[in-house]
Amino acid sequence: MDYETILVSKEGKVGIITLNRPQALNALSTKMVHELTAALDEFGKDDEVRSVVVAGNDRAFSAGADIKEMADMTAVQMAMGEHFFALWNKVGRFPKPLVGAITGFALGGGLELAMSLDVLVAADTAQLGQPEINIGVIPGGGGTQRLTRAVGKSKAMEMILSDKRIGAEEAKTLGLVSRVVPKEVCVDEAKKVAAEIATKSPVAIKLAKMAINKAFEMGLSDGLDFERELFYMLFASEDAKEGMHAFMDKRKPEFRGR
Ligand code: DAK
Repeated sequence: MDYETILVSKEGKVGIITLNRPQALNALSTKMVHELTAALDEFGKDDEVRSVVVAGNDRAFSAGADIKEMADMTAVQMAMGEHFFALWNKVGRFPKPLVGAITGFALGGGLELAMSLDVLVAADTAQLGQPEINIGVIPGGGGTQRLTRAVGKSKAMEMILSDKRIGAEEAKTLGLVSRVVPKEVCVDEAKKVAAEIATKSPVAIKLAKMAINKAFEMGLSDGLDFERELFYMLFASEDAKEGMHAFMDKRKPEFRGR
C-alpha cells in the first residue's frame, strides 16, 4: 500500500512504522491515523512480522492530535466517526508487541499513542506531557486513565491539570518508559528490543501481552486465574514443547507460532 503520512518498512521479522509529518511535528491527522491503523492491520496479517516499531523523528514522536483539523469539528461529527477518534482503540488492541521509539515531543494524543504501545524506549531529549488543558479540553485518547495507572494520581493530576511536562529520565523513574538512550540510537535500540521479542514464540508473546494488559483491568485474584489459564493453554502449543526440548537438547529453539 502507498502511504502519504507514514513510512512503512520491514527488517527481518520486525515491522517499522515511522510517523512522517515533520512539518507539523507529527500531529495526528485523520489521514495519519487511518494509515497507521491500516499499516498495523497489514502487519497483523503478515505471519513474517512478529513485532512492530512505531517511531517519529528527532524533533517529535508526535505533538498530539492535529489541532488545526480538530478545531472546528462538532461533537456530532466526532461521535459519527468522521474523525480518527473512531479508530483509536485499534492501536491498543493490536495483538502483536509494539515498541515505541520516543524521540522529542510526545504530547497529548502523541503520549496517549505511546502509552497504547507495549515497550517504550525514550531518547534523552524526549518531552512527555498532556497539554490539552491549554486548549480547553482534557485528554481523550486514554491519558486520564493510562497515565494515572502508570505514574499515580498526584503526578497525573499535575501533568494533566497544569501541563507539567516531564523529560525522559523522569519518565523512566516513574515507569512510563522502560529505558532512556541517546537520541541518535533511539530507533535502533527500539528495533533491537523488537528483534529480540521477535525471536520468541509468537504464541507465548501474544498471551503474555494479553495477560499483562489484563492486569490493568482485573482484580488480582481474577488476574492470577486468567494468567494460569493462559499458562495451561500454552502447553497445547508446539512452541512450548519446542522451547522445553530445545533447552534439554542444549540447542536454540525454533519457534513457529503454532
Ligand atoms: N496540531 C497541529 N499542528 C501542530 C501541532 C498540533 N498538535 N503541534 C505542532 N503543530 C505545528 C505548528 O502549528 C507549527 O506549524 P506552522 O505554524 O509552522 O505551520 C509546527 O507544527 C511547528 O510547531 P511550533 O512552531 O509550535 O514549534 P515549537 O517548537 O515552538 O513548539 C510544541 C512545539 C510541541 C510545544 C507546540 O507546537 C505545541 O504546543 N503543540 C501543540 C501540542 C498540543 O497541545 N497537543 C495536544 C493536542 S490535543 C481522542 C484521541 C486523541 C486525542 C483526543 C481524543 N479520542 C480517541 C477521543 C488527542 C488530543 C490532543 O492531542
